[in-house]
Amino acid sequence: MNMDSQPADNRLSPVREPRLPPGQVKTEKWPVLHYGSVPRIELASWELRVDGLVAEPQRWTWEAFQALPRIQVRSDIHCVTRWSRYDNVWEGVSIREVLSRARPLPEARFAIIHAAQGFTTNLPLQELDQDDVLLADRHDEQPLTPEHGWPLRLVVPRRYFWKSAKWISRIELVGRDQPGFWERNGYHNEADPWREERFSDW
Ligand SMILES: Nc1nc2c(c(=O)[nH]1)N[C@H]1C(S)=C(S)[C@@H](COP(=O)(O)O)O[C@H]1N2
Ligand SMILES: [Mo]
Repeated sequence: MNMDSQPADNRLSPVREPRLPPGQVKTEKWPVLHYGSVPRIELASWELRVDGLVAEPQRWTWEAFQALPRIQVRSDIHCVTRWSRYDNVWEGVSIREVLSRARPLPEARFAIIHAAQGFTTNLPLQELDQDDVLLADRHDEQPLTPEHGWPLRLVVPRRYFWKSAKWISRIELVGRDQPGFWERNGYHNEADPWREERFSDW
């Protein structure tokens, strides 16, 4: 049996009650939303870095990243523009796998996720470092398409979907929070769908 052909680890993101957060509408489709254009990415020059306040900065080529242990997580998407899509099956590498190799320093408290074309988003390290958070390259048994973040996107099920950065290239751990792209442009810093943290007050 080829142990590499199947992710060994299938997880379910906790289902909240009620499942649909306030102000959301369930959809079957999967809309495409982002700022700017879909970047053209070459796998040959692609890399993912984890750096900042870590004991052992990491850097993976596409090939090396593909050799990491893989998981599947089933979770719901909640977009701030009010659509929710249930039961997305994401496949890729657990964030914990990636973070543990970099060994965050005690003073690391926030993560800045860097993506193509200068896009960033920010999360408390505690929110990122969860069992259902992963770096995904597959969705519903298919490779991600370029418009949905191929080759690699972050998936953070407990936050509005803008925190799930597409086309990611770097995870930087820092001591102080720094609002990311949408967070500087009117979206809420915390983005909890059950609290309807859609927009910032300023
Ligand atoms: N790199 C990058 N990632 C991004 C964005 C973006 O503009 N750039 N937009 C976010 C927003 S606002 C949403 S709603 C989701 C949409 O993901 P989807 O197009 O796969 O549905 O991607 C998020 N990730
Ligand atoms: Mo969004």
